[in-house]
Amino acid sequence: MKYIDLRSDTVTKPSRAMLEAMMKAEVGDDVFGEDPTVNNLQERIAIMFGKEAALFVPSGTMGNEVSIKVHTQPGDEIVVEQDSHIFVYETAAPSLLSGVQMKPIAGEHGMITVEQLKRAIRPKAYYMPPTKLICIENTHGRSGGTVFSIDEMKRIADFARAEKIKVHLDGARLWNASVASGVSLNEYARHVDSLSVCFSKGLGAPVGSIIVSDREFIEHARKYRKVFGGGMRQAGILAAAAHYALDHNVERLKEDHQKARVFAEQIARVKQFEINLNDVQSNMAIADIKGTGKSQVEVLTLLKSKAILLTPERESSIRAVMHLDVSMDEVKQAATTLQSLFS
Ligand code: TLP
Repeated sequence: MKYIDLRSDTVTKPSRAMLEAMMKAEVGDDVFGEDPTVNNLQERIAIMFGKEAALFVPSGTMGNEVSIKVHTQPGDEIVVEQDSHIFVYETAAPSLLSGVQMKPIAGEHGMITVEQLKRAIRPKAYYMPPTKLICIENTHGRSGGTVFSIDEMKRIADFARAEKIKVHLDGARLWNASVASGVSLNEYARHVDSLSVCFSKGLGAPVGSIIVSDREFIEHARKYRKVFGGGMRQAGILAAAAHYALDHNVERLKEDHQKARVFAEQIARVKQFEINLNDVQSNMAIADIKGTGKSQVEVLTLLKSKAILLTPERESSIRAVMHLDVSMDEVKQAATTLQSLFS
């Protein structure tokens, strides 16, 4: 059975052209810093984001966790959004690997504000954990790919700088945010101390993310990437996929955003679904299915029997993610099937 797989943009497979680029990659031992394709990628990304340096890592999770490690000491506290990937999906890695305590705060559509941060940071007292890092996420996955406002990012940056607190951006899908908002990658990067972006999501590369920051931070990050088991050898074949993705797959993200809009508008007509169309800002759509009287598993199983794959989200919602391996026709077909099952 050929599935229409909307579980995530992580399911994309490298195209033939991408594989050819990977085959042609010049490689070397990256633990020795000798892989030319990795080195080029790191330089290219540093320039793109207007920062001093970058470090290629195997995954978005490692990008976040290495960054948290570099920014903190055991016993510190970090502020995270309560539905962020770092807090929900990284298996408590900040506590496990960095020995820090996470303070979750509830954002609106994934966005936290300076007013909330003012309440969240600890007064300076020896018996309280010092707040050392604020983590934000853009786009915000569990809110359905919402785009973090650049104005609020600026305010957070000013506040954090004044408080001597660092800011890390989980920008796994920052490409989508930039394409959706028209705000440049450079501009986003300007307001954070470190960020991590992924090649293995909407950009369609099989593996790889990258940390971007200043030179000193990246040198520390290189050490912890090794500590966490992420030192790779002839990683140039993966960096070549990332280069290919940057050359061919960034601009086209707007097509995925159109697919999400079309899908969302179509399923918004199903009375039993509740979907906030204002939150459909990039390549995802999340619908609350309480009104169907069915559980997430029941709805997802029913959809699977019709060759459509979605994932559960929060307590009673389902999520569809658009990507380069699914056509607009398939997306419309999936939405029509959903409509026919529940209308
Ligand atoms: N997100 C995946 C799942 O883990 C939920 C998905 O399908 O959306 N930051 C953000 C915002 C992410 O959405 C993800 C992956 C990561 C980090 C982690 O990236 P990987 O999977 O490369 O470790």
